Amino acid sequence: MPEKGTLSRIIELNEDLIENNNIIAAHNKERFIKNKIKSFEIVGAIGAGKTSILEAIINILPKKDEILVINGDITTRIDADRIEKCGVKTIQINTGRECALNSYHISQVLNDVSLNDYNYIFIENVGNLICPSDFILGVEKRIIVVSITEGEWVIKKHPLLFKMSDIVIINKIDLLDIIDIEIEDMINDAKEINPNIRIFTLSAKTGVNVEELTNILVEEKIH
Ligand SMILES: Nc1nc2c(ncn2[C@@H]2O[C@H](COP(=O)(O)OP(=O)(O)OP(=O)(O)O)[C@@H](O)[C@H]2O)c(=O)[nH]1
Ligand SMILES: [Mg+2]
Repeated sequence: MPEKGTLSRIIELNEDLIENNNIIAAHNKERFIKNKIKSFEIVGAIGAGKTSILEAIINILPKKDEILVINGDITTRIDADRIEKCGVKTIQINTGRECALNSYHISQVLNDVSLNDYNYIFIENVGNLICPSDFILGVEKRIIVVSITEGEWVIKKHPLLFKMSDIVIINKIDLLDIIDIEIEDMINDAKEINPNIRIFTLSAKTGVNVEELTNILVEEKIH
């Protein structure tokens, strides 16, 4: 058993970390707003379909040169390479041992780009449904992706991240015939946790509802 004092010290340190992260995130947000950039973070478990959805969205958006994608990954640049093939600029952030991006990572990247050149910035976070909830990045909208292959309780089990997100995508609905799942239950769980969240059932593979999602991202007045 750790001593009480030690335990409380760890908690204080965490609070400082989160507070610092929030301050930098607010600064990132100001930069997005000042440069009239629509900014989105995409979070979700490993393999939920974050990169596939991004590819599908980017393929619909007409002007590739006004899009920047920041890919978070532990070690590889597989996702950034995939996205680059869609014709947009990408920046890879490797987090090493860290299980989520934080606002400092993003602020450093923003220092290296000419923000004036972009209208959209998409940030794909490291695949994880827990860590990103502590570290906001300063984007306008957070999109959370779950897939029907993650089991019917995946939303219920991760309420915090769903509370802190604006849009939920339930992906891989092309597999509905072979996965024994009640998608209505997943939708209801999301609504119960966050009545304001927008819900899209989608297939990045077949493209079902990708256009509807993209239209919302494009049309919604953000600032
Ligand atoms: N059947 C089906 N497969 C999909 C769909 N979307 C993604 N996949 C597959 O799921 C796997 C993971 O997709 P990714 O887009 O790499 O998932 P990710 O969330 O970016 O994964 P990480 O970045 O590793 O966390 C790939 O094999 C995709 O082809 C979908 O809508 N339907
Ligand atoms: Mg990915």
